[in-house]
This record gives sequence, structure tokens and C-alpha cells, in this order.
Amino acid sequence: THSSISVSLSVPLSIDNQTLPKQIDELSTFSDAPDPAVTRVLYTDKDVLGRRYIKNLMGLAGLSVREDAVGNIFGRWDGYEPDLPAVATGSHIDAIPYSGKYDGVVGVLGAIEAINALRRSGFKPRRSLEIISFTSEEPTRFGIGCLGSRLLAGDVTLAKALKATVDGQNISFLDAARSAGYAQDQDDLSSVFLKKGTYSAFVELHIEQGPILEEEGVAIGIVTAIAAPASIKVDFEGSGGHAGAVLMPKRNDAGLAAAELALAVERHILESGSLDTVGTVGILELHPGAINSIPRKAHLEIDTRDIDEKRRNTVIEKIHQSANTIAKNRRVNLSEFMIVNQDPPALSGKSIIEAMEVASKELNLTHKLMISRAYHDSLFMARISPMGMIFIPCYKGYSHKPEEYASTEDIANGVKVLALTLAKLSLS
Ligand code: HGY
Ligand code: MN
Ligand code: MN
Ligand code: MN
Repeated sequence: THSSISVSLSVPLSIDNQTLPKQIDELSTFSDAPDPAVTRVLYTDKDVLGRRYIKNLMGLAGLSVREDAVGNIFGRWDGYEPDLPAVATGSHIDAIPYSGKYDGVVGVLGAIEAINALRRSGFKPRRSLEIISFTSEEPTRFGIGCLGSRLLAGDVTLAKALKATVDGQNISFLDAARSAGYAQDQDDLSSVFLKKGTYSAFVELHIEQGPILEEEGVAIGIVTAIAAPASIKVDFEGSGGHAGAVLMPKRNDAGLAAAELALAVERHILESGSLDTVGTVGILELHPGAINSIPRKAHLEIDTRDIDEKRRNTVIEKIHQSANTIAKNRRVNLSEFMIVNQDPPALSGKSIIEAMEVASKELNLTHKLMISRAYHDSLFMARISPMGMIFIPCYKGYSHKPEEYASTEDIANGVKVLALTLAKLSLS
């Protein structure tokens, strides 16, 4: 098995602890939010600057760089048996509004540094090593997370849906992609689909986005499964009217319907009886949004996840029932109840878990098996290749906010485990 592969390096792995943190800081300057927050949304000019930055570093690392129709970026180090399925790694550099500078970035810049460290140690890959910087891991612009990796995994429905998808400013997906230099010569996105067997393994390095590793003083998390995410878009519509003149019995307030549904989401989540069931109403917009005008339209978006898919689906059914009941009781119209995605969880590949455990042991790093409550591109890469994830601690588990932080030492540990794991998988 992979784990028995011993990697003989002419010099021990060493991580450049000066350059990597500087690169993380530099990449974070390509942002539409003031420091220390980062906002880098798909296909915006800041995203394009970030992409250029990554492609340049991939080139400097001696990788051959290519991009697909939606802007997934690939940097490849050819092995001495280049026709074998390659070993892939990677993550994302897009950042949701007012978030931090480590989510995703550690798995892209860290992967490039892992390749540099392997080169410096005299390693020669048998299977090629390929770094992927995935397009739009975050749902911010077009409402669907992991858009790039879903397409790589061959999501036919999504490829079709994207031809009719627009963002909040009514810009179509294809026009947005073209404004960033992609999807030039075609609108058939199936060219993005990867052939089965393209990769023999996919490994992603990521901050934990939770407090466990830091609290327990463990250096490395080895992910065994990724929770099942789902997202729902809901619109309520009422007749609105004057906040002073319309008496309460005459109202059908869309805003109150949305507020009641948000609380119903919390109730249905807690009813599941498991701490692994979570739910969030992260978007709640009232229209027209004037203090003295009764909301005639309310738009809310619900994110709910669980490591147990059945339990999560039960919550979704209850939310749908509540939306109908609330609409009836409040005499508003439930004009939209759309399940945007309802994905199964993913399990990590046994052999990949073993390789990561042995690499952590060889590096004398404490490590533990754990689940990922956040979703990642790995969730979809698991559909086309055995997958594994390496977690490193982050400050108080903070993520998706400017206080997100991972220490240089923790990042270096993660990069070393990634480098050694990639080397083992490449020689397997
Ligand atoms: O929301 C998530 O789980 C991921 O960080 N986009
Ligand atoms: Mn994220
Ligand atoms: Mn992420
Ligand atoms: Mn809507």
C-alpha cells in the first residue's frame, strides 16, 4: 500500500518559512475589502489579479500551467511515468465577503511550496503531481459552492444550468467568465469534465475552520469524511403597503414570514437531536427595504448540513413544510422554494488516510482522525478519485471572518505532511 512506500530524499524536507507567509499576505492584498478583511469574488478584477499571482508562482515552481473553460487552474510537474494517472492536490483562492486570508489559500500556496520543497530535496515524481486552484469554491456570486470542482467531477445538470444562470446584477455566468478571459470559444462547459481515472489520488491541505486541533494541541487533522451540505433559496411575497395606514389585521407581511421561517429553521435543526446537524440563514433581504413600507417581498437563503445525509434531508422536508404553513397562516405567497444543492457526504480514501498518517508519524507530528464540517472541493473530487484532506489548526477555529489566522509553524507542518504524502502517492 502507499503507506509502506518510503520516500528517500537526498536532503530532508525544508519549508521556506520566510516566503510562504509573505505570499499569503501578498495574495490577500488582491481584495475588495480593506485589510485585514479579504473579499475576492469569482471573476472580479481582484480574482483575476489573484489568479495571475498564482499562475506566476506555479511557473516559478517549474510547473506547466493550463486553465480550463471556467478558469480551474492546473500546474503540473511531469513524473518519469507521465502516462500514469497523476496525483493531484489543491484548493481555492476565492474569498467570501469580509473573510480571512487563509481559507483555501493555504491549500494552493502551500501546495506550490510543497512542490518546491520536494524539488529542493531532490525528489523525482513517478506519477506526475498536479496542483489545482479551483474556480469558485465559494457560492458568493452564482449561489452554488464548488462550481469548478463540480464541473471537473462531471456535473451535467450544472453545466446546463450555468448557461442560464445570472448573478445579483443580472450578469450571466458566461459573460462573467468571458470578462475574466475564460469560456471564449464555447458555451459548452462539458469540456471541463475530467475523464475518469485522470487522478490516482486527490489531497487537499486546508485550515480546520473549527477549534478542535488548537484546543487539543494536535498539529495535524486527518479528515475521514466531509459533511453533506445543502442550500435553499426562498421568496415570500405579500401586498406590502403603508407602514402607518395599513392596520395589523389587514397585513400579509412577507418580512415577518421570513423571520418566522428563519426561527423555524433553528427549531428543526435542534429537533434533530444531534450536534452534527447545523443550519444558517446567512442571507435575508427585504423589499423594498424602507422603514415605513411593509415588506412585500422577502428573500432568504438557508444553508444546512450534517454528517448524516438522511437526518439532513429530514430537516429540509420540515423546513419546506414550515414554509408552506407560514405562507398559509400569514396569507403570503411562497413564490420560491428552491433547493440549490443537496449533496451527499464524502468519505476519504482508506489508502490516502494511511499515507497521511504515516507521513505525520515520519515527521513526528501529532495527528488525529476527524470529520470536516465545512465543505471543500475535495467533496466533489471524491467522485472521480480517492480523496484525502489534511487540516492544520487555526486561531480559535475562526474562519469566514477577518480574524482567521494560522501560524507559520502550523502551515509549515501541513505543507510538510502534504509534500511527503504526495511523494508517497506519486511513487505508489
Ligand atoms: O462553506 C463552506 O463550508 C466552505 O468554506 N465554502
Ligand atoms: Mn470558505
Ligand atoms: Mn475553503
Ligand atoms: Mn429569490
